[in-house]
Amino acid sequence: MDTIDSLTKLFDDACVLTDAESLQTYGKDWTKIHQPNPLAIVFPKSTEQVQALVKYANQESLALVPSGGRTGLSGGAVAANQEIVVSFDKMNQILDFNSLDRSVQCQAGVVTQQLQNLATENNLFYPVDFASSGSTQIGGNISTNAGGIKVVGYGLTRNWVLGLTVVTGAGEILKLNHGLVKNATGYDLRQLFIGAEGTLGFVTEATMKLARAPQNFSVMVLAISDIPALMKVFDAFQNALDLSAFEFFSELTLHYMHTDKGYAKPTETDAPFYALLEFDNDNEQREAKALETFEYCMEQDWVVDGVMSQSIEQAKTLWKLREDISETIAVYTPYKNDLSVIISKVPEFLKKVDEVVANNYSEFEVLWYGHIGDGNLHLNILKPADMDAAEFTQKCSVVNHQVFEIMQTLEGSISAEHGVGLLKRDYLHYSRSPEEIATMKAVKVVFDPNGIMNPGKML
Ligand code: 2HG
Ligand code: ZN
Repeated sequence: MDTIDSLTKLFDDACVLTDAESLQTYGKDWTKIHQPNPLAIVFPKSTEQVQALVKYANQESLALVPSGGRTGLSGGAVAANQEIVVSFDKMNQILDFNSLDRSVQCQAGVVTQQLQNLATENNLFYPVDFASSGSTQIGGNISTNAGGIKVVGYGLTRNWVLGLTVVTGAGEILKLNHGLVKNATGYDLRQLFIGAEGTLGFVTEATMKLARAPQNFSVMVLAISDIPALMKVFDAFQNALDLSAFEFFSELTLHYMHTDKGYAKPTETDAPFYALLEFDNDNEQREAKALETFEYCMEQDWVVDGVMSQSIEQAKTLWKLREDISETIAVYTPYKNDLSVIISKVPEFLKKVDEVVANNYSEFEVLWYGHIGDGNLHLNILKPADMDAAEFTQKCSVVNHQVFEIMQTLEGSISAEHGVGLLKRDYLHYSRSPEEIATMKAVKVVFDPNGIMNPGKML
């Protein structure tokens, strides 16, 4: 029996696709650099079906690639070598909700927004958020330890995972932590699968924690003269208020949002950088504190202009200036880097990387934006319209080594939140020591002895 017949036997006709269009769609993520070339796409409906598939793949030495919302930016879900893509689209059920535990049990294919909506309907809150939350799936969020725009206030996906069901590469089902808040019984294996990009096994179900819903929130956008001032503004505001977000974008980035999207500039005075901050505004004292801090920052000449939302609608409009950047600039085929350092090193890091970028890319436009309040900056270099895409990528990747050497000296990360996948795999040593990489490889062998789970990714 050939592989497709066997897969059809394991699933059913409707859950195995081999047509050219599906292979193209499900074989890639947002990176669009590698040519998709999977053997087939399968759509399991249960953990047991995933287990049966993994056992079969072990017997036949077939490689499996997990697929969620396919919005990844590092090629973690790309299938370019005749792998079987395991899509979680049909495992999209919310299985249980418990208001006392403040927890939701989801299948891996539940879309982030589905979870956010369920939380809101129950007067609770799922705080991990990003522009793509209408497409990303919980399994993918967990496998990449997704961050997003509220990490300053609420942390990464890892903070919200109470329990996991996984199928390991050895074909075992592990139920990890059972939703417990406290569990001091040895190694917390759950944590290993978070951010593992499907290289150890596949997450099939998760118990996610919910938070108290913010009663009201306000957004400020501040025009700021330079990065050292921006960090001082962050410090002043984080001391004054509980911030849920502290983001930034450069003047050139705002220019594109203005010209390409028609979004109004937030302030009358232009400045090299803009900070967007959000805070819970559920009483008058908080608002007074925010305004007082704003005035203090103006007096210090750190801030040259600013605006504070007067309604939820206005807050949402201001958020679009930051949230819609990635999608808006996608037409310029940007070369992306996703870097992080500890917060206090951000000015040094930006200055050094900016110098390298200015020396090497004088003919390219460079956009900076990101989650500066947690030390994570996105560097996007725009492709000139008349330059060939391959030539552009080659030119940009040459400079990667210089940028990553700076990251290594500063003990930063060459991939803060987008994962390693295929794109950053060969640069992993800039952020991880040889001993760490050897240990990671040893861990992989424990869970995936035959190397069939998302091979070639990360390691
Ligand atoms: C964001 O923060 C995403 O908008 C995408 O992580 C970052 O486009 C990027 O480089
Ligand atoms: Zn980001």
